[in-house]
Parts: sequence; structure tokens; C-alpha cells
Amino acid sequence: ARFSRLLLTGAAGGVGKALRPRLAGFAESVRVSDLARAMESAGPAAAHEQALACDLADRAAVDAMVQGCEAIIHLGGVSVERPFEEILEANIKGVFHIYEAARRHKVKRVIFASSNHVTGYYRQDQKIDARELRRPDGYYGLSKSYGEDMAQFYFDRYGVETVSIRIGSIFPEAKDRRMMASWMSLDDFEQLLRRSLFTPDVGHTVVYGMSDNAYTWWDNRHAAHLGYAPKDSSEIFRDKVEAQPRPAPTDPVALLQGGAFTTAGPFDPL
Ligand code: NAI
Ligand code: 15L
Repeated sequence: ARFSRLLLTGAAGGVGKALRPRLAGFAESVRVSDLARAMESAGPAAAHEQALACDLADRAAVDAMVQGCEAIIHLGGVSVERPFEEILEANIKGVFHIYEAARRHKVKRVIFASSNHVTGYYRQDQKIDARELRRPDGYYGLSKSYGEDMAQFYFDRYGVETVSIRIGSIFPEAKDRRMMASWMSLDDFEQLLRRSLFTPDVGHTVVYGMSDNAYTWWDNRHAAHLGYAPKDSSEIFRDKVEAQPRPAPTDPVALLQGGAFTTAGPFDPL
């Protein structure tokens, strides 16, 4: 099963850049997109790619970008805690523009890069599943929570399907104790994307994106139909992580699933 054209937003970001070569098997052609200044630094387009600069806050530009694509992997946006106004443009307006364009151009499916920060205020000694009440840990987490609601609405009203992946931590290595639970390898992410794109009838499915780590906070029972079976584990980083100084037990990085995001901001005006 391959699409003729797939759209990747956030293509110049950390995850997007690493993912690009892996998408050749997903579609004949991949439209790769990011802000103009980011695209310039991302290197040339490969043979199977078509590069396009687009600001997600620009509704008409997003509509033109989506036209002709059968599916969308939406990674674009602000990916850390920032002042509300920045999040509003890139993430909140941005996700609306993506879904409006998806409806207008009859896109079959969207993969939405949600985040573990939609449930960041749960404690690290709690295990939760995707139907637990969301507890966003900042404006960033709130924007991802809104994106999930947007996905549900566009499925219920218009039949646009979405898999919202609440990504844990996609980095080359688990960088600290918290990431021992939240880490996801690129190989596992690729598998989860393939399942998310090609499993029939997903409606709106919410899944946590993590590897087969020894210890996790998340239970993917409600996404079992995706058949996601991660193969990697953060245990390979255990020794390096254990060599780091241990945070105080009362430190949010050791207490809360969202870690340091739970204390970022507020962003007072100058
Ligand atoms: P990143 O920050 O490296 O990449 C995001 C890209 O979006 C950047 O290249 C940026 O230029 C682009 N972008 C920002 N504002 C934009 C706008 N207005 N219009 C168009 N493009 C815009 O983030 P990363 O780590 O690659 O993450 C990719 C996605 O996955 C993000 O949506 C992030 O929130 C989500 N995610 C990532 C996690 C991770 O561990 N890397 C964890 C949870 C979620
Ligand atoms: C996220 O949502 C961020 O985009 C990423 O930069 C990491 O901080 C990740 O969560 C995490 O929780 O480790």
C-alpha cells in the first residue's frame, strides 16, 4: 500500500530531517514542507521529494500545500513551551488550517504529531491510557490537546481519519532518567507511522509513541488495532543515564510525566 503523494510538514525539524529518507517507501512522491528559512538549511530535495516553503499560520498557503496530497504527516509547529502567541499561530491556527485543507481536498488520513505533554501533569508513578482525562502541562501541551480535539471533530463531522501519536521523546539517545520511560527510536517511529497510515478504519485513534522500554507510564490498549509492536528499548542507555546526578525526589523532573515542561514560563511581557 503506497500513496501517490504524501505531505510531510516540519520536514526541516529534528524528527522530520531524520524521517525523510525513510518515507520513500510510503509514497511515490513526498511533498516536504517547513518555514522558508528552515527549508534553506535542510538541504536539497531527494528524487522522490518535492520541497515547499509554507507558514502554517497562512491559511491560503496551507490550502495550496495540501492540494494533491492523499495523506499528511503533520510534524510542523512549535515543539517546546513558548509564549502563547507563538503557539497560537503555528500550532492552534496551524492545525485548523491543516484540517480545513484536508476537508476541502478530500485527504484520507492525517497523522498528527501530538505529545506526551497533553498528559504531562500525571505523576511518574501513575500508568495511564489514551482515554484518561488530559492534563496538559503548558501552552504547548494545550495546543496539542486542541489538535486532538480538532482531529476528533473532523472525523465525526467530515470523516477525515487521524492517528494522533502522543510522542514521548524521539532523540538519538535517551538523555536522562525521564526519557528512559518516554524514549522512542526512529525505527519504532517508522513502524508506528506505517501502521498508522495503512491500517484500515482508524477513525480517530490516539496512541502513545514509545519504544518497548523496560518501564513506561503509558498503556496503548485503545490502539491495539494498529498492531504496533515496538522492537527497541531505552535500556541500551541505562549505564550512561545512571551515571548522571540523581535529581531531588521532589523535583518535577523526577515526579511528573511532563518533567521540566511543567515549570516552564510564565512568559511575562518585557
Ligand atoms: P522541531 O522543532 O525540531 O521541528 C518542528 C518544525 O516545525 C521546525 O522545523 C519548525 O521550523 C517548523 N515550524 C515551526 N513553526 C512553523 C510554522 N509556523 N509553519 C511551518 N513550520 C513551522 O521538532 P521535532 O522534535 O522535530 O518534533 C516534530 C513534531 O513532533 C512537533 O510537532 C513536536 O511538537 C512533536 N513532538 C516531538 C517530540 C520529540 O521528542 N522530538 C515529542 C513529542 C512531540
Ligand atoms: C515534546 O513534546 C518536545 O517536542 C520534545 O522536544 C521533547 O521535549 C519531548 O516532548 C519530551 O517530552 O521529551
